[in-house]
Amino acid sequence: MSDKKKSSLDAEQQIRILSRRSFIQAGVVVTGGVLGWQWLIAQEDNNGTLWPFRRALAFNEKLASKYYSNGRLAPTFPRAMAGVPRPNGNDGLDAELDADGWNLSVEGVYGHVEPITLTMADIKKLPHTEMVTELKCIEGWSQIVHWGGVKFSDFAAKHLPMTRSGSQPDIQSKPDDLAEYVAMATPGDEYYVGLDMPSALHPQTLLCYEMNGEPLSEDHGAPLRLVIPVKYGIKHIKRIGTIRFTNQRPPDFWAERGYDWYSGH
Ligand SMILES: Nc1nc2c(c(=O)[nH]1)N[C@H]1C(S)=C(S)[C@@H](COP(=O)(O)O)O[C@H]1N2
Ligand SMILES: [Mo]
Repeated sequence: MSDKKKSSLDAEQQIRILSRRSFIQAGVVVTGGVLGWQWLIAQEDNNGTLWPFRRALAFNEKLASKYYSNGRLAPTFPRAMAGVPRPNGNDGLDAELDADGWNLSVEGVYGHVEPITLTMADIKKLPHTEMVTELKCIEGWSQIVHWGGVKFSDFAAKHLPMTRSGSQPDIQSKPDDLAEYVAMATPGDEYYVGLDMPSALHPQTLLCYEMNGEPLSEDHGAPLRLVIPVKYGIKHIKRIGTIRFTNQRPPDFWAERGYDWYSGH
């Protein structure tokens, strides 16, 4: 056999061996994949989420909470850039607003077993804040808006959240002892959002009653709505009826329909 022929035979043999090996390897991968998938779908928990995915979600949540507690600020803009967003979403706004009958019920306030009741006059006594930030809807549009109202952190400093330990709340030096969450809902509970406490106390989170220098209109959430620029529009609940400080993660209208519970962006 000539050397040339020998070497080409070798090459052919090698290719055969190699391809047999890769066939086996491919088989291992495919079998592994099938077994893996079967294993994966056997891991479903009571909530219907596969736990490897759930772990990924939990990881995202950890990232999200870390991110927001760092006090990252959303961009602000000159007032001249502000406009009126399109009214979007009217869950919980079906009934005509009873402006005189409206009041805010606040539950889980430190030192109060029963909910406390506030009027718009009470809320307007708190320090007034204005900011120009972007409202981003998860559906893909956004609008820069000039908002006016009360920082949620000023509201919480006046109506202190209950603590995990039960001792006196200290927002500045013991924020980790505060209730973990804030729940907000429309009167009648048709629309509701859950917020982690660090996001609620973020310096740009606003209990808002003015838009572009005018009192908030009904379709934009009069008399009081949330503006939380580090999160998508779905968390900007309009026509707030109750605020509740709680250690249980609150239900969230859009999280129940498949969106991320944190919905930061
Ligand atoms: N009560 C209530 N608040 C709501 C909604 C809703 O359906 N009901 N939709 C949300 C969504 S998806 C968006 S994008 C913003 C839009 O705010 P705007 O109507 O002032 O533009 O409101 C949020 N707040
Ligand atoms: Mo939205």
